Amino acid sequence: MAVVSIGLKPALDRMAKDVDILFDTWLKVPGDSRAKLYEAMRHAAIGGGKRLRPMLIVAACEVFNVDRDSAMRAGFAVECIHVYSLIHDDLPCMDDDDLRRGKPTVHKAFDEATAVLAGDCLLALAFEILGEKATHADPFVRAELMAELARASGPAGMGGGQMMDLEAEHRELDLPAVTRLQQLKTGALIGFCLEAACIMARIPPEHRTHLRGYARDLGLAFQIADDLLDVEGDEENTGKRVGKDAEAGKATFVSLLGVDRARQQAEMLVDQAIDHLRDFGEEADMLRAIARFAIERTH
Ligand code: GRG
Repeated sequence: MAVVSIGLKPALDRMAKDVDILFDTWLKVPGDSRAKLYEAMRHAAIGGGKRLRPMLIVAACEVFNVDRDSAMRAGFAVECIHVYSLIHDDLPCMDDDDLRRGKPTVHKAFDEATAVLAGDCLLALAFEILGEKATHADPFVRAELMAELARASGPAGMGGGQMMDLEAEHRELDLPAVTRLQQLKTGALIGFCLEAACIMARIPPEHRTHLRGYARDLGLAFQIADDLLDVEGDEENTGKRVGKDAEAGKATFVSLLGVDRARQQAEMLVDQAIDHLRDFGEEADMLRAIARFAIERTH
């Protein structure tokens, strides 16, 4: 069934089930001393998360009629990278968080060494999945997917953004600097989702401008919404309207713009993201719905 014929909510519910099944299949716990590693990976990966990144790949693949199995494998690979980044982001040497997706973080439920390994193994798993023939018949397409995911998650992408974020504790960032940081930390993986669909559909790079613009605006809107949710959560829990990052002395979109202007900016970016899709018909409706969801979500 085409994804455009069903709404975003049921599509996300179906995606959550499909991604859980894939993690369950790939992470069967062995009967040897690696069991704890697999249990830790399952703890982080199964039963939680919005699964927005795989949804983005599937929705973008719908635009170009790429088959759902290929789209799902690329989506599963990007979710592996995302979960790995969350495990490492929660470690005591990074954000030092106790809870993630409503459960104890991996280093709390297991231990730090296991959490580092669980993240590393999810990172490796992403490339194993992309490299397999079932992802795409053309080895050049598979190689391009792997190179693009490596770029998006490495020092020129998410990893580099995380370094900028760590350094932000020691310096005052202005709006362009926060924008750059977030374009790498959160935006690069979102960018990969649209790029992956273009790669699998063999869309030439010069024809990817609109989807790249959509990804850029969506990534920023998504991050501003995250900052707004952080402030609202803080207000609910502590009565303070600050947010965790701002409390740690880090500049955020909300600390720099204020709540109202940040919300306006996010709404403007979503309109702009949707406008990038003007040349597409209803086959891009799910991408439009995802853009709206990015700022309407409650978690
Ligand atoms: C070791 C090279 C290297 C990198 C480590 C730790 C790290 C890289 C990166 C951290 C990246 C990170 C945690 C970004 C935050 C992105 C973000 C907004 C996460 C929340 O995403 P959602 O809302 O979460 O999609 P769910 O739980 O719904 O999946």
